[in-house]
Amino acid sequence: MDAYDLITRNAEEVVTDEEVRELAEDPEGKRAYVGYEPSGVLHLGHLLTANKLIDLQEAGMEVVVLLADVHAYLNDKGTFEEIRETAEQMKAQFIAYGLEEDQTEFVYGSEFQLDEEYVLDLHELEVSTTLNRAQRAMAEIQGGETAKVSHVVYPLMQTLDIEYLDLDLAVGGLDQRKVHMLAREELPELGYDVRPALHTPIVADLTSGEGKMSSSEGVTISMEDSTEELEEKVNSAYCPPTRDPEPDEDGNERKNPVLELFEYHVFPRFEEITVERPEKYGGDLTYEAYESLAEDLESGELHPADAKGTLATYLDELIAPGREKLRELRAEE
Ligand code: NAL
Repeated sequence: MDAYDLITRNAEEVVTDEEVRELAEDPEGKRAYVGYEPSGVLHLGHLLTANKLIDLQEAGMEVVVLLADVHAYLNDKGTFEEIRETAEQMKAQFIAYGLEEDQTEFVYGSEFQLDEEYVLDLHELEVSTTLNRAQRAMAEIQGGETAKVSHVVYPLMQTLDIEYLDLDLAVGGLDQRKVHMLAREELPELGYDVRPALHTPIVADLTSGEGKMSSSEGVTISMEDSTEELEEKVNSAYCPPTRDPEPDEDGNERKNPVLELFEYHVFPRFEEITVERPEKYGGDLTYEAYESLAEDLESGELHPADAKGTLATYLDELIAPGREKLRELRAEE
């Protein structure tokens, strides 16, 4: 795979394609970042962007993980002390998952976001951005109905971080796109360069295939799940034998979350996938690419129950090191 394909594989959107192509011409030493509000336990949403970081490292880029403690504070996630502790756990799980420690720079927001120069730039952005614009940028991240002043400061800081961390590429889930668009508009106002952004898809809700998988509602898979819990969740997932399920009775769009998890979580991390089946059901199947597995599900060659069992096995392998790390950390407490 060439650098452009590696950088953009499984990306839902790049802004702009032209800018990313230019970056891909010489990715060596270029810096990409993802920011996370610290949370004690990683879930699949975190791992999807982490997979992209692993792709970028493979393409030769440097990766910065922002442990966004001040952002989490602004989003009412606890005291600074609590947030710091969850951030340390988060970092340990990312490393266990496979982000190369010597190729990844972990930075706390509070290391630079309280500096005078940063704060003065922030105030300048507060002057140049309308309340409405900042609120809209935040809608998909915050979601709550009572926006606080902190919620409009939040996207402005995310904008500034792109400059202050000296980044060449901003990476995030599709829910970050409005913040990144704000950043593209506002950074030049301060005399800073516009940076390209890359957005990863949002996986559908596991049981319905509708909307998005979310840690706050519905079922999510996390580093905390035991093998049994994981199997149970995957086995009860929605998995019609198609990539394009019909909308439900109310016309809501539906996806096949089992296929999405294969595509975004399993295939990027394994060279080859084996579906184990007894001889009387046709014996084992092996796949090197997502496409062929999806085709077999559609043709009936691969039964949804076998697809689910296999998915659970591979996801379990992916989360096992982080689960073990969490266990160690908790035993120390
Ligand atoms: C992501 C988050 C917070 C601050 C950032 C700063 C720079 C780049 C990315 C950042 C967290 C993200 C979330 N907004 O919703 O988890």
